[in-house]
Amino acid sequence: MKITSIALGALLAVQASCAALPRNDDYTELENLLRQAQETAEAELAASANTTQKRTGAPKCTLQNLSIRREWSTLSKADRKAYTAACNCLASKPPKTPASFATGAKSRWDDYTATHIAQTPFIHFTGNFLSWHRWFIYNMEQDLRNVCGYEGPMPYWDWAQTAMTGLQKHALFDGSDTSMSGDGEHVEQSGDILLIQPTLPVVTLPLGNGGGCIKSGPFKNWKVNMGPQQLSIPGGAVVGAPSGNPLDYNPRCLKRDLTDAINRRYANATSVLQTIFEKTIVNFQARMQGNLDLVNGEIGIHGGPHLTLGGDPGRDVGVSPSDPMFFLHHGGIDRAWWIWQMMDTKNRVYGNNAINGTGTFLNLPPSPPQTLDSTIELAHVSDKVVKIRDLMSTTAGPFCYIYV
Ligand SMILES: *[C@@H]1O[C@H](CO)[C@@H](O)[C@H](O)[C@H]1NC(C)=O
Ligand SMILES: *[C@@H]1O[C@H](CO)[C@@H](O)[C@H](O)[C@H]1NC(C)=O
Ligand SMILES: *[C@@H]1O[C@H](CO)[C@@H](O)[C@H](O)[C@H]1NC(C)=O
Ligand SMILES: *[C@@H]1O[C@H](CO)[C@@H](O)[C@H](O)[C@H]1NC(C)=O
Ligand SMILES: [Cu+2]
Repeated sequence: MKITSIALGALLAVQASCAALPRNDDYTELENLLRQAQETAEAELAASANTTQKRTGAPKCTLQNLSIRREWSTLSKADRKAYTAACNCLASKPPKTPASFATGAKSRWDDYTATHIAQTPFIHFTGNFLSWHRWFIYNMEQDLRNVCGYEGPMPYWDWAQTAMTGLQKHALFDGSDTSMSGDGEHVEQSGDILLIQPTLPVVTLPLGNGGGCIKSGPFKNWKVNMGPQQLSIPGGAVVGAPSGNPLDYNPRCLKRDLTDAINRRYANATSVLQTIFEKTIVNFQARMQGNLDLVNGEIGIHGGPHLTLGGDPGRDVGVSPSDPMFFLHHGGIDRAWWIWQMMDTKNRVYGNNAINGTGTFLNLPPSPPQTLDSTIELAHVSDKVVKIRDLMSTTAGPFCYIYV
């Protein structure tokens, strides 16, 4: 039967991808949760196929055309090269953002960065954090496919793997032409990184061994065109744009400071499990963003990998989509949310445990609660206005994908 063969294929893919990894029990448990999520998603799709077909004819998303998002190292080398080539292609296409919105938006890629910079206070520590980023990375997928011809699977970053292997030993960051480029050039730097956010405790983070421009790989010539907005630099300071406007043109190289200590401390298999085992959406998204245990100065599996990239824009929330790794990291976030949703689909997709929060950063300044009927717009990324309701399931509305 078709369904069984797809499920089995997905299962085998998971096993193959991790065969060579050093395992620990929490990683194995994560793999089990992932497998259960796949089974749940596929079973629900099969069941809804029947009811949808009866009601309205052909369903939009079916088991036959479900797309599968994959961990980077399980893509073929040809697909990895095609993916990074598509990123470079999109960065060479003209922007849709007018100069009146952002003088620094010089490419289609920059449309994403400009939108994220402009909306940063309204999409982090908010009720739309998860759904907004799901829609954002989906639009990037569509552009990579439709504008730049990418045909392979959408890749994601499994932080629990890099926490075990070390960043630069993993296919993602080994600096080869099949990686997402590796570390930045080593530059002399000293002092800590201080992550300073309104009302949250300051978090002190260590430096890596890079810090300079990307040395090798597909993004060696990548340009970061906007920002900084709120860039944490070694020694503790936080800096903004030279002109005062983070949307202004300020071209520079892509810098990284890959930091294993941050990856291991904040985004290991145990961190992912603890997050996924949170029972309420309130605690799930708070643990993910690091504001659950306020006194402990956690940064969660969302902040952890962002800061693991280090450099510029890795240490700058608003400008972070200007490092192509942003979209693989947020693939990982979306996957964690999807696994969490699949553990209780009745309540966590559209139900009473699906959404919590307002439309402003930690509700500062206070704003109304976000609901399934709240809308999301992506400035010059997309002219569609979508409801959060349409973004809650990965196999309904505009979406038709799962993760393996
Ligand atoms: C869908 O309908 C077919 C044919 O009526 C039936 O054999 C199958 O068990 C149904 N599947 C689900 C998941 O309900
Ligand atoms: C999947 O297939 C259905 C029915 O064949 C079609 O209507 C739908 O557009 C397809 N969806 C995607 C995302 O390809
Ligand atoms: C792994 O993650 C957990 C939860 O985030 C953390 O408490 C622990 O210290 C981390 N392990 C290491 C070796 O840093
Ligand atoms: C979020 O959940 C908390 C705890 O259940 C509740 O007190 C609060 O009113 C909710 N806020 C929003 C904006 O949904
Ligand atoms: Cu973001």
